Amino acid sequence: MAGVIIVNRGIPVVLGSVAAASTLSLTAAAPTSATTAPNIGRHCVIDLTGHRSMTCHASFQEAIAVASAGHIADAPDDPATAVRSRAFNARVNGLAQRSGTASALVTSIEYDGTQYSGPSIVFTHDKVCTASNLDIDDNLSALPAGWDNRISSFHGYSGCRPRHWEEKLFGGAFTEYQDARETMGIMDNQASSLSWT
Ligand SMILES: [Ca+2]
Ligand SMILES: [Ca+2]
Repeated sequence: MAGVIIVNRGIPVVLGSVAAASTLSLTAAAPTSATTAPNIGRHCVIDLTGHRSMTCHASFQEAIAVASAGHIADAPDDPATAVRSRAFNARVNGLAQRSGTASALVTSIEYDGTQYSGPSIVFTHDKVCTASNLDIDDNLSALPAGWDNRISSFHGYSGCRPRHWEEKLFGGAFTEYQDARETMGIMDNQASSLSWT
C-alpha cells in the first residue's frame, strides 16, 4: 500500500452527460431529518442512485447497516478495525454478488482520518463497477457540506476504484484510480469531487 500517489494537474477531463446529471441531482438533494445535525464526528451514507441524499449516523456499524440495506448489521463499530478485517471486506464485497436483489452495494468508504480512522462516509450504488479503468461507473460532482476537503483515506468495494479530485466538478489535481489508500499525500484533505471506475 505504500507509495506515492500520482497526481496530475490541469488535465482537462470530459465526463459528458453523466457529470451533468450528477450536478443536477446533487443540487436537488436535500438532507433528510436524520442529516440536519452537523455530520462532523458522524458516519454518513450517500446512495449514488436516485436523489443522492445523505444520511448520517451515530456509529459506523449503523451506517454500514443502512448502506447494506440491512444485510450487514453487525459490522465492527471501529472503522479502522472493520476495513482491516478480511471477513468484513468480503461481506461488503459479497453484497455485489446479490445480483438483482441488493439495492445498496458499496462503491467505497472514505475516511476523515488516515488509515481508515475517524468519521466516515459510505457511498453506495445499485451495480458493481466494471473491470475497465477507462470508463466512469459513477461520479459525484461535489462532496456534501461537512465532507469537502476532508477525506484522508479510502477503500473501494464492489470492484470500484475511486478517484479524488481537488476541485468540484472534477477539476484540479486528482489521484489515480486505486483500490485503497491509507494516506493520500498532497491530496490529503483536498478532495472536493469523486469519480469511480
Ligand atoms: Ca481528514
Ligand atoms: Ca478541494
